[in-house]
Amino acid sequence: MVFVDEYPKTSKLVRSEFVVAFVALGIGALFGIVQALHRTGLFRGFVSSADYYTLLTGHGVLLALVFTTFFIAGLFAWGVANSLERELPQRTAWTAFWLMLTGTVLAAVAILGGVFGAPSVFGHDLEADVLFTFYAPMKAHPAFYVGAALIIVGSWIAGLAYFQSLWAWRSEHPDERIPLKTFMIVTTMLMWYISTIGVAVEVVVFLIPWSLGLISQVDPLLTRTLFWYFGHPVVYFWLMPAYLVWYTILPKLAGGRLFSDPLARVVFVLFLLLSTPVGFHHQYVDPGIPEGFKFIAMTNTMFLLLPSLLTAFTVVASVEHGARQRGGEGYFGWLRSLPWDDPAFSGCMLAGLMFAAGGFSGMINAGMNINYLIHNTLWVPGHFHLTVGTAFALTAMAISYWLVPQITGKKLQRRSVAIAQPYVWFVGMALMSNAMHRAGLAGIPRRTAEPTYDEFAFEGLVGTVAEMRLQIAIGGLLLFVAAVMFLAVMAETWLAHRGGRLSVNSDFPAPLSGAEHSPRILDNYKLWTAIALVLIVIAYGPPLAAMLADGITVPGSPPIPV
Ligand code: HAS
Ligand code: CU
Repeated sequence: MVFVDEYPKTSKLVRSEFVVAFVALGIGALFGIVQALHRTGLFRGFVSSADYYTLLTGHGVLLALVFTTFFIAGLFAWGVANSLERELPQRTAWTAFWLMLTGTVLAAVAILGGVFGAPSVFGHDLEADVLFTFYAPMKAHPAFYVGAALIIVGSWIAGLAYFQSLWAWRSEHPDERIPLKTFMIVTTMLMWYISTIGVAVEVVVFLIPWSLGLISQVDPLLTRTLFWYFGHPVVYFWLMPAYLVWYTILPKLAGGRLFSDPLARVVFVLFLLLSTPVGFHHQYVDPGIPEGFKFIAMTNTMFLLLPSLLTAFTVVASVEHGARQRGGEGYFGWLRSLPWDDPAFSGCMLAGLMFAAGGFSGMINAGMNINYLIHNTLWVPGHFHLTVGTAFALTAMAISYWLVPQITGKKLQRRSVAIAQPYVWFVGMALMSNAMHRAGLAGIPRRTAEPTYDEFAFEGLVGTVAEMRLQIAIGGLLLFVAAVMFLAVMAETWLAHRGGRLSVNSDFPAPLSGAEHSPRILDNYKLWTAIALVLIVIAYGPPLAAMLADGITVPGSPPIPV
């Protein structure tokens, strides 16, 4: 049976989450192309350099925070309903949706207010040019922070709906293993609860009172630390849903079965344990944090490569198994027998391939010494357009070609456009991110409308700066075209009439090695959460204590012995 007929209420919820996600994707992509053309100097007529930061904030917030969070909420709602075979608790899930939507509107109004000359609202200028990492000392209108807080609280409540479903399922199936999709979703949400505490404290205790004028100053180091405590795990909040797709849906699309359910569980548990005590790798250059604790963060980060390397193995093994089922042969010849004309499949594979490159640039970021070379340069946006901008975003778009027909009951329209779309994205991103990485090595800074400093000539090791700029602009243009292609296919599919049998369904073949082979201890959430908290106390306890020692709003921190 089609998902929409089996679970009509959850389907409606997923559709609503996706609509918000796709609108955010469209506006965010538009801001993206304006920026790419502006900072590469190809066309500067759309905005002034002063407004560039408003657009950059809008681009980051709409794509990295709104598109991701709403899409994930929709995907997870589908995943829980599908794997636990029940509708999601409606009241909880809709409360979450409306809270998140209200938060999004508040934040968007605050950001866009800046474009229209920052009118005064409630005694504060309506603007929020604080970029998507929004930490002090840059200050936004209180509406932006209240919006951010509502999005976070909304996501907590969305998570509650998954737990409620799990508890209800558990009472009916006391001895069964938690189905894999729900296991992954619950693990992701536990990590999310632990990590969002940091940003919630930052926003509610410091940024909201500060933006309202209730406190006169904040400690930038403390608020940055609270932000990055959350800022690294959030990237896994984006990655883990993509992994959910690669582990549970991609093998089926390849014509095969998941290689190992136990290995998949191990990977998600490792993320729960290690995602948070690494945030200092975003603060290697911050003064006031002892080097020893930066070193601990670096070591943890290197261990954190393991779950992704395991994933590369398991996912490729599952896809290869599928290819061989379809008659594929040879060391690499099997690649040819895969369904490269299925956009859901090709999109996920191209996303995975790009993530391999993004993962390697991540390893370079993570090295304490080599980070000084690339920190705050264009290398970093190069890195995250491969990770969140492709591993997540391309997977999300690809799987929409498979999922949206099931939550609407309508056939995918404009199939030929859909088939081409992941390839256009891939080529655009290859051009843009490669040139961004190289530009970063040449020292070109990130986050500026005017990357050409007076009397300073950047020189590339290979090629010229002008050629890199051109590649960034052409790549950005292709990415914008790909986003429009995706949205056009979605809009037409959404508006089409129902009719005929769908060629996709949400039934899954059993893994080659199933849950029965995985130790029960893997499902012991209390244990893993407890260990995760202990690791956090070790990594963050002493530095945070030092920052707080001289008062919670006093900038700086006295040196502590390591
Ligand atoms: Fe990162 C900065 C380190 C992963 C996102 N990262 C960022 C920022 C963002 C971001 C948004 O240590 C910028 C924040 C800001 O604005 O300042 N990152 C890492 C490391 C990893 C990593 C070690 N990042 C991600 C993911 C992200 C993301 C995932 C989003 C989704 N990152 C850093 C560091 C910084 C940083 C520093 C700070 C830089 C600075 O100085 O500011 C690792 O998790 C990566 C592990 C991944 C791998 C790859 C495994 C390969 C796989 C592919 C399988 C292939 C398939 C297909 C399925 C080891 C899984 C096969 C296809 C065939 C055709 C066969
Ligand atoms: Cu990080």
